[in-house]
Parts: sequence; structure tokens; C-alpha cells
Amino acid sequence: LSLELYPQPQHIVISNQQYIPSHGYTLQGISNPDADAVKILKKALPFAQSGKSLPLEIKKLKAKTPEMERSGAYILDISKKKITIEIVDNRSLFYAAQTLKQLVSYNEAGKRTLPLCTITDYPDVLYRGTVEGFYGTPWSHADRISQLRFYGEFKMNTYIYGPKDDPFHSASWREPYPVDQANQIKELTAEAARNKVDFVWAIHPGQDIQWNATDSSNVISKFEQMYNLGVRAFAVFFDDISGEGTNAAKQAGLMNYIQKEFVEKKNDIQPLIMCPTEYNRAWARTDYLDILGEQLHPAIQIMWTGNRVVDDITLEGLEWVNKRIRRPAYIWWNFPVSDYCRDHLLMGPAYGLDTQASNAMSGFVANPMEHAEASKVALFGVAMYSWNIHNYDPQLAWEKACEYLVPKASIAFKTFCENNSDPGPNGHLYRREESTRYQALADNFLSGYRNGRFGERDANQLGALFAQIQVAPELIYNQGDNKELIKEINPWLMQFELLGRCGTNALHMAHAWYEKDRQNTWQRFLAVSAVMDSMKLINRSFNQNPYQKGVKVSTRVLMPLIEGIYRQTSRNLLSTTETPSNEIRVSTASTITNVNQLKNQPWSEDDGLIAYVPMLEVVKVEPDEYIGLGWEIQKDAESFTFNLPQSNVEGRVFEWSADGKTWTPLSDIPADRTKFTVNNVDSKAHFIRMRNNSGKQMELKVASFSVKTKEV
Ligand code: LOG
Repeated sequence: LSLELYPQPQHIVISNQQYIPSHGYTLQGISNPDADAVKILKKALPFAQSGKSLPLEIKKLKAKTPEMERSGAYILDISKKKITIEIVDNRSLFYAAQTLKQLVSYNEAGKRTLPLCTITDYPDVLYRGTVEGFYGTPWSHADRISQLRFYGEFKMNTYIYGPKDDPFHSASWREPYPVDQANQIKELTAEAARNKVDFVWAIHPGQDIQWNATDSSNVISKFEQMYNLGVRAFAVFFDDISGEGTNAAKQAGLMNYIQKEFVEKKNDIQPLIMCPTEYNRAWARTDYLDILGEQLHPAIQIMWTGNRVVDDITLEGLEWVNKRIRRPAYIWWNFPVSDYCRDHLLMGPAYGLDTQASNAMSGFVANPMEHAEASKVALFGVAMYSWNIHNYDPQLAWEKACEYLVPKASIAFKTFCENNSDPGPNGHLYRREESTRYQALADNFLSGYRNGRFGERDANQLGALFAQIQVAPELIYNQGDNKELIKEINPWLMQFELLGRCGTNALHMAHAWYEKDRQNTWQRFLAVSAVMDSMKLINRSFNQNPYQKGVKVSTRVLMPLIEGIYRQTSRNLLSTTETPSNEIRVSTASTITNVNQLKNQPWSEDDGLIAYVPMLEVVKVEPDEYIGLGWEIQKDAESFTFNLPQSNVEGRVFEWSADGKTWTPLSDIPADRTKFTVNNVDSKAHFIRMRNNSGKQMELKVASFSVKTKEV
């Protein structure tokens, strides 16, 4: 016999007996037990009104191991005579109550039954939860309230507030919040407290901070404002900045000052957290981390995203950084964040987390998508992992998350999620499994079709899948109670239904061709084309952010399968080995750069505009390195635009070339501008670049770098 509990407790001793309490319970033991926990207990269990009752005793836990001293640790014992809960703190009682709530089931007669068991439980990682640290639209107030309740339910205790696009967190960090927003934060701190979550407020001052007394006290005054709103945990982020603010010793100095002048003067503040500038191994090329390790007060936590900005978390990687920062890293996991792939949803399991790493980290928080409810699929896994690391099963957690979020249409929702999990090609080289169960099927079918066969069995299975895909959105709309979730994912649901339709038609089309029914093949070909056009329309109408516009679904296996069948059929119909010209235009434009950080950065080509996909992080350009674009000989450049914020302009040169070998300076670019458009590019130009001619390292962000072309 086993118990289905999420997150899975550390130790369970269970008899195979179910027990129906003969009376209601009455509370005994410590005085003033946590009211939020008692509320949950009273909902979960029958409580005695008067007369006979069973005791529910709450007492202080006498820890025999260091784990059992952790905040949130508890022992829950259910016997026929009584229930005993042993606790370290209020959080322990709250978590024991959450576990009890999950243990209660109802028999046929509608009576509450309990398993007789003893559960000894504690968290593997001290700080577990999320960092709202993405670029893009910050979560709404309602989103955050819902998140905090979700964290409480699944034993996550940390919410770090740091959305990049909140001006009072970042760009205008010195300014206090306006009254209405301040009130909302006050409400959030109260909701967090009710759910035993630490609300951590983060500041992001590094882009324009002056290393002087005025700005040190500016940070403290802002923290004081937040303290007055109920905040009792603080962080300072130095990520994605350039220039003076990146100085390790100065950063450590400020952190230590906050530690001494703020944290140690109040006595009810959680350990400070900092996000360093070199927050991942790929960027840690200097003595920056060693300086932090030496100089930063040992009570201050240091965040870390892993071996790259977006990556798996490995024990080896943790051990590497821990040595340098001289403390266990506090993990900032960049999943399921989608601010670098905004046209995709990351709905798959939270995997790639080392199950041997429990002693190597002090905290584990995940950076989610701007879609708050949709992020819960992955965050459920984060809760399971960070509570009980070595027993973590990503697939199981994912299934349970889907069932929890859309209980009445969980199969449809799983179908949606398992086919919408990969970010597509991106500059971080981070990819996720998607539609893996269908990969072999799709490959087989397509290669058969290309060789003039029709794999009947494969086609049947794929047909069943596409039928399922087509109806999934409707089931989710009709049966899903979580309206917010549906609102967030709606464009992708619409697209997913079309994908199902498109796939079904594509299979029929292939079959008709195989049956030598040319007319029917044409009809199906037109049907597929029509659905593809609808998909393009959705892609052009929804989610039109300036980064990755549009709405993409199933781009890893299923869309390529459909496109493959479509292309083959058009070749068949036209009896040619050539692709019709208006169908798939392979661009011969490309980025040209010798900057390491840029070499995987995708570019886009849309309506003659060839452009780097905008980047979020700071790029370091070494002397003589360049950033550029090249385009086809059939095209002339109408204009060239750049927007390179946070950059030093000194010593940069803009150049054009006809052959990529000899370069001529572009005139008319004002020397001090980080943003400019050149309207009269020489018609011989087929390359444009910005080169670092300063002799020193240059820093910048690539917000845009594009060439508008026209066919000649
Ligand atoms: C930012 C973060 C962003 C994430 C993913 C950190 C520490 N900082 O490249 O705000 O959401 O990567 O794009 C980051 O991860 N910069």
C-alpha cells in the first residue's frame, strides 16, 4: 500500500487499515496554534461540537536529526485513538494540515476515512518556490494571489518579486511605489503570510547605481518603504547590467552595508539574497565570483542559474560554483520562463534536475512564464523536486499537475501540454522534449510517404492523435474551471485545434495520393492550404510582442510532419522535384558575427525586414569583434536600424561591404547615439556590421539590429 501525496513525504510508515473516525476531533496541546493551519484542519476533519471527541494533539517536535529542525518539518501520526502533530514552527503545522487534507478520502457512504500512518517529513531544500524575474508583462495581482495559495498547498515557501518590467523594481528603483500599487503589495505580503510563504522583494539598481552614500541610502529607504508594507525578506539583483554597476567589490560592499544597516538593525528579516552579474558558468570568466565569495557577508545568499543562462541543474555544476562563492548556491532556475521564446508555451515536465544535489544548494526557485496559471504545470514539479529531491519523478509530477489544473479534462490538457513544450531554436540552445511519443511514428510515416508508400498502421495512429488534438481545446474550454488558465493559453488552444484539423487533412491527402486519386488529392491539398492560412492568420494576429511574435504549436515533431507531407504532395502533384516558389522560401540572409554569445542567436526575416531576434542579456564584444547582417544579392537595402542600449559608443565603427571582405565606413551616424536609422544605404551593400575598434571590451544589449530590404 502506498499513499499518493504531493510532494512526497520523506518517510511514511503505514498500516493497510483505513479508519473512519468515530467522533469529531478537539484540539489539544500547544496554545494558539497557527490559525491558518487550524482552518485547513477544520475543513479536512470532522470536529466535535460537544460531547465525545477524539484528541488532535499539537506539540513541539523534539528533533533527533538536523533535518527535523528545519522550518516546516513535522511528524503526523494517525492512530485510532488520536492524531498527533509534532511541529517546529507554524509552517510545520500548516504543512502537516496540508498533508492531512490530502490523506482524507470518502467511503461509499460519504464518510471521511483516514489511513493509519506515521509521516515524518521535512524539506530537502530550505527555500523553495519561484522568482518572478522575467521580462514581459508582470503577473497581475490576482495571478500572484493565486500563486501564493498554490505554493502554500504544495509546501513551497518562497516567492521572490522581481519582474524586470516593473519600473519600481528596476528602471526607477529609487522611486517609491504609488499608493495603489503599494496597497497591493501589502495585500500580497498578508496573503503570503497566510500561506507561510516568504514574500521576498527584490531591487534591480545596477544599471545606473552610483557607488556612493546617497545611493546606498536610496536602497535602504526603498527597503524601508517595503518593510512598512509588510515585507520581511529582501534581494538585490545585479543581472543583465553593464558598466560600473558590475563591479564585484562594490556590489559586495553595498550588500554588506544593507546587512549591517538594515538587516541586523531590524531583527525580523530573512537572510539577504543577491543575484550576481556573472550568474552562470558560461559567463564566469573573471575573478568576479571569487571576490564575492571572499568579501560578501557569509549570511548573504548568492543566486545561480547553472552552467548557462537556461540549463539543467547538475551537482557537478553546483560544486564548481560553491567552491568559488564559498557557500551553497541559491538556484535561480530559468524554467518555464519563456521571455526568450515568447511565441511558444513551455508546458512540459520540469526535468533535468539532479536528484543527488540536495546538499549542494541553499534554495531552489524557478523563473516562470508571464502566463501565471500555465506555469503551474512546471511549478508543481518544482515543488515536488525541492521538497524531496532524490525521489523526484518529473513525469509523474507533470501528470499530477495536469490532473490538478484541469481535473475534468485532464487527458485533453495532457495532450495539449505534451505537444507544446519545446521553445524552438533559441540563442540559449535550450531545447525540451516534445511529442516524443510520436517522434518515431512521424519519422516512419514521412520517410515511407516520400518513397511512395503509405504506412497504414502509422497513419491510423497519427490520425487518432490528430483527432484527439482537434477536440482537446473544446474539451478544455467546456470542462476547464480555471478561466484564467484558458485565457492565457487561448491563442495556442485555437492554433492547436487547427493543427489537429490540418494533420487530419494531410493524412487524407497522402492517402488519396497513394490511392492514385488525383482529384481528391487536390481537394485535400487545398484544404490543408486553407488551414495553414488560418494558422498563419492567428500567428499574425495574436501575441504580437516585439520579441518573438505570434503563436506556435507543436513545432518539434507534428508541424514538421505536416509540412513534410504537404511539401511532398505538392511535388507529387506538380511532378517536379522542385519546391513551388511561393511555398517555402529559404532565406539566404544571415547574421554574421564572431561574438561567441551571439553565434546561436536566431534572426528573423519578415516582409523584407532582416533582423536579429532581440536579446535580453548583456553581450560582451571583445576588440575587433563585430555584429552584422548579410543579405541576398537580389535585394537592396532601403534602410539600416540599430538599437543597442546600455552600450559604450566609444571606438565603435559601422561599416558596409559588397563582398564581405572590403569594408567601408557608414557615414552620417551620430557618434553618441545608441539608437539610429540610416536611410540611404549604398545599393552595392550586402553586408552591414558594427565593429569594436576601441581596443577594449565593449558591452551592449541587442534590442534591434536590422536591415529593411526590397527585391530588385
Ligand atoms: C534574466 C532573467 C530572464 C532570463 C531568461 C537571470 C538571472 N536574469 O538573460 O530576467 O528572465 O534570463 O531569459 C535573464 O536569469 N537574462
